[in-house]
Amino acid sequence: MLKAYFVCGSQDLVGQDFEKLLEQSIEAGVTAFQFRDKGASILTNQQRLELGQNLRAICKATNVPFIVDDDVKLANALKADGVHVGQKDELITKVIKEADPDMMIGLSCQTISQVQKANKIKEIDYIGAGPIFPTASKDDAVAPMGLPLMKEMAESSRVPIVAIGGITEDNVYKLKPNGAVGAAFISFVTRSQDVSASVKNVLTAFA
Ligand code: TZP
Ligand code: MG
Repeated sequence: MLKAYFVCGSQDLVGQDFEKLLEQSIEAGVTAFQFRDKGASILTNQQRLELGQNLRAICKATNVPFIVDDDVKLANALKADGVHVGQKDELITKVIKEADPDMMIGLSCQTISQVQKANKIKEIDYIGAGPIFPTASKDDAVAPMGLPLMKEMAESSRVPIVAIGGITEDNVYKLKPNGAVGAAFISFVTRSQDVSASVKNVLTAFA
């Protein structure tokens, strides 16, 4: 399910209808979706909840895992399949306690020592490593880690690693040989001229 992991919030859209873009990306073969509405988003909590309900329903109908970023209350309210937490977000142990018991847990890591800590938390199901390459989609992104560190993280990790940050058709093929089980991406889809071709590129890279 981590092969082609589409991440998106209202702040990432460039004029598209969110529901239509999600349907289009799922049609193209996206294997998981993360609702990450933050940063430059101007939605109220109520608007975020209503949008989330629509997106959740699309994922339910198409059997695509629906994961909420950095908001365990929203994840619970939307009956999400998972919740994803960053190092700067709420403490992972607190999120694990608050999340509905069956929920999948994802954690972002940037260093080997963060991976080693994550190895000791049995509830964590996967790690997001990134940004691997330079990204324009995250205001507070740390410096890109590059492929060698990602490979080392993958070798150190108990759970699968999904790569995120600056993934394009030119570099997506470098991820699997460096230990990632999949790619997570925003602009590769939101700024794509051909969503179907972009997603197929990812699926081919991880086939
Ligand atoms: N976490 C690390 S990089 C990133 C996030 C959420 C943004 C990824 O966006 P893009 O457009 O795929 O580089
Ligand atoms: Mg986060």
